Amino acid sequence: MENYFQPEFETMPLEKIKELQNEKFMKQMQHVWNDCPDYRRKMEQSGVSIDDIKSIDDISKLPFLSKDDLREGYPYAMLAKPLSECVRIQSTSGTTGKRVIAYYTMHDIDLWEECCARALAAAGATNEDVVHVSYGYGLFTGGPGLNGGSHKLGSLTLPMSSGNTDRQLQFMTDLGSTVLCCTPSYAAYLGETIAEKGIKDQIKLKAGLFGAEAWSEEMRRDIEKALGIKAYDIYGLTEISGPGVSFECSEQTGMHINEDHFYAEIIDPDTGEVLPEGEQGELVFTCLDKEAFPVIRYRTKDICVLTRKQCSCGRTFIKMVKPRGRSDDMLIIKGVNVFPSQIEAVLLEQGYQANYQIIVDRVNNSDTLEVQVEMTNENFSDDLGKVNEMEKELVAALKSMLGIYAKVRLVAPKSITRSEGKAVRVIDNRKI
Ligand code: DLL
Repeated sequence: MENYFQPEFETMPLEKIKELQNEKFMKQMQHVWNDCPDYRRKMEQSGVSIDDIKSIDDISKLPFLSKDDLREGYPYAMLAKPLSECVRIQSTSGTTGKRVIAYYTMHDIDLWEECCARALAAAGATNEDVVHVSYGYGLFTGGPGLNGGSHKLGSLTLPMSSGNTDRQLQFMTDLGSTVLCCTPSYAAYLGETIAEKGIKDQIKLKAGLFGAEAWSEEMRRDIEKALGIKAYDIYGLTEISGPGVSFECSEQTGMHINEDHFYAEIIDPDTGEVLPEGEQGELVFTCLDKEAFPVIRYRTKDICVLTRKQCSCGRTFIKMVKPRGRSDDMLIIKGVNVFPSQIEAVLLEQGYQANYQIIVDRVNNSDTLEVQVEMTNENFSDDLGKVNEMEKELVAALKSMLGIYAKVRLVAPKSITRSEGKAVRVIDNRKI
């Protein structure tokens, strides 16, 4: 039996969803026009007035918002409510520039937490569960979002935050955690540590909600095996609310977007043209009923595909496939587009684990690509000839996937630093 948190929305007939979206969109546009000087200015600069917007079908007349717009307006960009009505901020990590601050009214927090509760319910969680949250708490949305969703479901919530793996496992075994929420790279590390400590029989986990970074189907299989669970994908971004913008159901073939709150479009990243369902492009979101930080046509840079194919779970919300990576993660090596997720898929397919690093450099004006990957306990060898053979096999597999040569260096198990949050896979030393 499928488990829902708000079936009245999650299984709503498509016409009704569209009606609801239109109604909310028109209200939202009045709100941003009247109360959000940043977006009104943006509209005026593109020659669009509120009078041009007669229904959601006119959305393509509206300008896009980008991370740069939000950074330029730091710290109050897109704020659309007085601070006296805001109750929280969250923020992006700012690793690639100035931080973006997202504001929430109490209504916005409720809406976000309900989305997370839907995700937890879709993974089978109920008030009988012990939800172990190992996403970071603080400015990052992972911990607070899943924490709030778990409260809404009435589950016992363990606000572990990230790090301190021994303590994580202690609580997990002592309190019998049944649902784990963390990044997929940390889930893989927990699986590895559980095996090392020989405590798998003390682990009661049945499901996990893993997101905040791209991960492959092969990695899903590895995590499911290591932890003895069903692993669900969950997606989101600070600018739209946080985790729970979309979530996987029992079918595990993509994530349902919470369409009653977030309107999704796929565009051609070069021309900005809206692409039909089924085509790959950049995901763009409009917040239909968020009050304090109502981003409109926000370009996520995530490359993905949308599909309305009927889902066996009964949910009618449109699905997005696993994002293939971000357009800004995409490496261009000797003119060829390479996503780190493609490299990861090859490594896992060849029996390695997701413990690797990609090093890009430029030598004599030519790009070089090196993949360092750990040998596993099973395929470890200190025979140089054997290691050479294994490296050659990987070079061939990578070449056939990427179409270019990548140097492979096999390193000893445990020599690549493990991540507790989002893993850093790429070191780009090119100074361009
Ligand atoms: O990562 C929110 C989140 C927390 C999602 C916990 C899921 C679980 P940001 O730090 O703002 O927010 O980063 C957002 O992370 O644009 C994607 O590029 C990437 N991302 C998030 N979830 C997934 C996923 C959180 N399931 C950025 N698969 C997004 C692939 C993901 N990429």
